[in-house]
Amino acid sequence: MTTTKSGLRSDFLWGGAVAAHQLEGGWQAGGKGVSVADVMTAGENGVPREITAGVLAGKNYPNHDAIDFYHHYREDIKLFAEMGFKCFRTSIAWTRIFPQGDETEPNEAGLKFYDELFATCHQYGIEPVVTLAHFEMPYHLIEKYGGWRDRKVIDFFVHYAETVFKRYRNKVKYWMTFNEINNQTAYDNQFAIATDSGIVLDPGDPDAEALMYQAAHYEVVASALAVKIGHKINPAFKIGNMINMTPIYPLTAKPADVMQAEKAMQRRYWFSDVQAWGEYPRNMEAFFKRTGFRADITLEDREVLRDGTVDYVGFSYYNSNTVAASADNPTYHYAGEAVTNPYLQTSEWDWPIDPEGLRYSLNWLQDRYHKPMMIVENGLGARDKVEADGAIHDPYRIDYLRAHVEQMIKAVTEDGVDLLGYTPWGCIDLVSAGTGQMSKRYGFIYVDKDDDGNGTLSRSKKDSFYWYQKVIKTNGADL
Ligand code: BGP
Repeated sequence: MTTTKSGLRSDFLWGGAVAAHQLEGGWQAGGKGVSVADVMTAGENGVPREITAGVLAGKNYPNHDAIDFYHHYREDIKLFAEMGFKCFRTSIAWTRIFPQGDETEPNEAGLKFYDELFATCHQYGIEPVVTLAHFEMPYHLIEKYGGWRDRKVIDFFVHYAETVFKRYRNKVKYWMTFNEINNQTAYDNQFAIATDSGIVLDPGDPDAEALMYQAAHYEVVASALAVKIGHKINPAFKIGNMINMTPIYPLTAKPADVMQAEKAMQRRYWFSDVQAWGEYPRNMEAFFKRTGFRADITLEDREVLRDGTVDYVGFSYYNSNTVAASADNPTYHYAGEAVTNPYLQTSEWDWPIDPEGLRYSLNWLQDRYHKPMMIVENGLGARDKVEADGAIHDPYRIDYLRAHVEQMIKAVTEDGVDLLGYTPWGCIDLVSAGTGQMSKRYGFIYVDKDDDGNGTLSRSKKDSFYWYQKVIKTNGADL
């Protein structure tokens, strides 16, 4: 593979990332079923979204219409092409293909929608990078089976995966199974656990942690089966996992803080250990034994895990976390007290900004898994202002991305990590996953819509659009 002036490979996959439920809209179009994302109300900064029992109408359900990519994808992909995208990461809405999740026959209109979407990408030489499940299982599977707490859901997922692998066999090469599968370690957060594992809990359910491990086990088995089947359908497929990478630092050099950070990392990254190694790490086997959480992990499951290791590690990176040792809270999801890192600034949503943490993460993942990697999300959520002349000046976004790309290039050129591509999150403004609001924007392209659902949905280019265009054109040499 030849490299270029920046040190990046010449076929480096620059692009952008989105997820079906956060931008498509058309929540009932073409026979689509209801997904968990469709029954989530909007929250706001500091106020979590809620999962409702039924589907209601109105502006409080922001995923219903989102930015109507369902009807605008042609013009949006044209804008991505203008920026020079080599790839475009999106997800397939499971509910467009299997509206209820447990049908045998897929919904042809849903399959057709993605036929056309991928064909539009190819028309511009853009390689689709596709996530099978990005925070949105069919709501019916939650109501009828309790989401991933039921082993049967493995079969439904695998049937869905097989269906789309066959259909898009010659259209999609890069796949990912579950988005940020490790987010559910925050099992005390209803949003995290419902979106990742489809488990809707009563607040304070004492079984929450045990349930999370069981559900997550079924998901890693489903992921491994999908990898295995995918490779049979097309041996050229590159099928990755997708984790949220948030390195966890010790607050001080005190050995107890360092150990706490290490335990927290183990608790958060066993998912990728299993997906990349094909087996549970010893620390998790010991944890299961000690807590008695290990309910249903069969010998056959272990074989499946061994046979279905991923081809590459996909990950999102937004920030790092910091912990301090705490004696009285041993099962906290970061296995320690999350504390403020005194060396880092934060975004308006209190997310620390830590570009070096990206270089650290790339090194850590490379050393741990020895696999190619793809940074499939990175970015700064910020409020943007449209000037009287229509311009949108977003130097804060450019600064954030530039600093991260610099560290990414150092990781490749100075540390030798094997990196396939970089797809910043929300390349076009979309609904925030955490708040359900439009005002937390990530895009290079502005979409005229506010938190109350008002706006023309017109698209305009921010300053960052031109900056990213230049970055791609020079393959990262001119930042
Ligand atoms: C990741 C998700 C995305 C996305 C992003 C930003 O966790 O994979 O779906 O939304 O975070 O988060 P937010 O939208 O809450 O700012």
